[in-house]
Amino acid sequence: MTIHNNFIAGEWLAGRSSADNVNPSDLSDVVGNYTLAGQDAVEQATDAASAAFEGWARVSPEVRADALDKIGTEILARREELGALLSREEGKILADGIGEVIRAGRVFKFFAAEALRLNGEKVTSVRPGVEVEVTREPEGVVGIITPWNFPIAIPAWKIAPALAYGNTVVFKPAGIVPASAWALADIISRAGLPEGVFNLVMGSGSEIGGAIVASPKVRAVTFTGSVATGRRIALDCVRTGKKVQLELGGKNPLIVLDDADLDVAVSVAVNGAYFATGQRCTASSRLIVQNGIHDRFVAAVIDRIGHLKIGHALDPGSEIGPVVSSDQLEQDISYIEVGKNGGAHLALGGEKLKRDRDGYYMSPALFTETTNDMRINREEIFGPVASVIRASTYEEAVQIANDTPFGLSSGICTTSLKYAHDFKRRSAAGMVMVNVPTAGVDYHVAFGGRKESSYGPREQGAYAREFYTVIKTAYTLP
Ligand code: UN1
Repeated sequence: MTIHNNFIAGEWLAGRSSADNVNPSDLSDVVGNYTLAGQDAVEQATDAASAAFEGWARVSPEVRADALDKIGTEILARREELGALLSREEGKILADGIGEVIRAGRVFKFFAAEALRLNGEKVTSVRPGVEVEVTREPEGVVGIITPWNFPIAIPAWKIAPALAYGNTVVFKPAGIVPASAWALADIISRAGLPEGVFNLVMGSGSEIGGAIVASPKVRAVTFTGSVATGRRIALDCVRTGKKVQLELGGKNPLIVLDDADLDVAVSVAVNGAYFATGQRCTASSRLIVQNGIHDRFVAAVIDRIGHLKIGHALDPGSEIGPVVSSDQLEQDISYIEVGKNGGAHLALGGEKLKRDRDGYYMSPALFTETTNDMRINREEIFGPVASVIRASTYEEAVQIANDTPFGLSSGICTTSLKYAHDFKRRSAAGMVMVNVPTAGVDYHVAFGGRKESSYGPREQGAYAREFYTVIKTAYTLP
């Protein structure tokens, strides 16, 4: 089998060893074999990115725009093939795999245009005759460390702005989804970037990620993943004087008020909690339901999830694919026990499932009669598991929604303008949704959370420039 190599300083290079990328829908299906770099590769990549920086920072923004546009065009043209590859390695259903690839292509197109829009300010000085200019410049070498749940979209929304604003990149994708990352790197490698501007280093998180964060050549690190790893990265970045951007967990609330449209509330909840196997940091894991609609809502959700088709990600009939890995499946199942032992009622699901092909299948689980202090309502599970928490009033629902260490996204289902408006203002989350799922966001507006969910400037849209550029203030006496 061909080994897919790293891309460093414009060359495809083998690492120390390699590993098979296995399909979670069918463990007998090997998606490909991918190299695993050692720390020496990180040094080569950071050297190359550092050497390439000055040239890339100075190039006309039109050159950067053209390169990003070309990358976006190829991604969009190959959406079916890349979507199938993504679904095969990650386990989300094909429609979602293709949707994610489209999102990645659009992100490159968006930042292609943004490359031309980087503007500054000219200000009148307090000193007569002096002119003041405030401009933005690229940071330098950016280390990009991405998770497994969005194997192409998250790399895209970090790599595209990094390159658009003139930074150079060392990119380390999650170890269990190298195929989409490699395909993206292959596309980028043919976009006409000078050598060293973009580098792909695949390998172990602690070793390769750790070496990127430790490198004195790296100026800024952006990471999406677990809270524990994010905290470590932040500390290391502070210690070595780097800029850092973290997107971590969520324990996102969805409030369902008595006046909600029941069908809307059920589809918003089921989509937000279970689609993509619940493996989204924006997933709705706490369903906070007002007493008057509670029983009807719970019955309808149980009916809907009981009929969801769980199967191979590439089977056209599947609505939910497998869990991504054996470790994740064990973690999800262990939380079912945590919930039961903590006094929650398991209304449905939470079991490993057998399918024709051996994979990491699990039935969507719903806990009812839970309280917000239970472990299953405090800790991020990152699987197809959600809890219902009762609330008697809107006020109580808001209080429960905000009572969490996290603050990524939140939602409310209501037909009342008054409650919708009030919740948008009082929710302690970075993103608030009214009658739409807490997960599934647009690519051209700010993405990020509060409290333990995020750290540093927002991602996506024009807001991304905060992280990927540094401000310069220049004074001139002509
Ligand atoms: C989405 O809900 O569309 O890791 C995006 C995650 C997030 C992205 C969610 N950073 O799940």
